[in-house]
Amino acid sequence: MSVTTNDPGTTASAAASGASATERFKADKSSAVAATPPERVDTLARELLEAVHAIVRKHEVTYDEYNALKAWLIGVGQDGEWPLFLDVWVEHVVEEVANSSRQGSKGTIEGPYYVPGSPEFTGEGTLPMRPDEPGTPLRFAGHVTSVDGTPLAGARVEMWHADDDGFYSQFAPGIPEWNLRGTVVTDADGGFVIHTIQPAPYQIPTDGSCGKLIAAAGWHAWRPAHLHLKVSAPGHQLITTQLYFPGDPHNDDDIASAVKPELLLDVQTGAEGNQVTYDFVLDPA
Ligand code: MBD
Ligand code: FE
Repeated sequence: MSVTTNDPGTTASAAASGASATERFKADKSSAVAATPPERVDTLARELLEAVHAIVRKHEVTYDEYNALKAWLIGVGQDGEWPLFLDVWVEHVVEEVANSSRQGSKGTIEGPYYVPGSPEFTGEGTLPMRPDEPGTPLRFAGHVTSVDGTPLAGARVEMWHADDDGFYSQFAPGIPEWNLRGTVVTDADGGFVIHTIQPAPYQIPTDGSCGKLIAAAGWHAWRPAHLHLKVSAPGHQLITTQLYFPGDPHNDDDIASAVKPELLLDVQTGAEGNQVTYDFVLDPA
């Protein structure tokens, strides 16, 4: 079910990963639009436009600037970078609002590179990876419980992350379909162990429209190294989250504003590789 052509030898480009992220979004999530009632669309669209009008007046935006914006917006669509743009600069506030009353583990943004249906194993296993997969081995273990402390057997822990070069399978070319993507189902005690490699810091594509904005504004394009997870169990709220590695220079200035103190791992380094435990607490649905 590859959504991109994994063409060995081709280098990753903003247009290729953007097109993949756009197709992925259309396939999985674009149906929400029809369900939004007209009064709600009226309020949100009107207030968004009013906010834009206020900025134009406050900063006396010129025709040159207005046309630069128009050209840039056209480019974002052509590059397929709307998922990237929104997930980097808007999603963190949507997540904050959506999960503000949650008691259990913290979540954070999903980002543009989740793919459902990754290969499954029970209890303990290794994420699909190439025989020579570069990167420091990482053993990631933990338990899933309900907020009242009940262990959740049969919970699903889905993990996906970038490789040692900062690329995601199915969005960058030349990587096997499910590389570094997998789902572990917890054992009778709610426990799980995932063997993988430590991901590299990630730079959002710099050769597309998001990259143009970053360069034009004098920002940087980095996200700290991160593991993405979705944790779910029957009768409980699904958590979408990310976990980060201490000492990463971008933990304090993530371009996507998605780091929270509760999401920093306490990694033990060793000769055989690194080890970490992290437990997930799910709220009842
Ligand atoms: C990522 O890997 C990511 O997690 C986010 C939020 C945005 C762009 C790339
Ligand atoms: Fe990511």
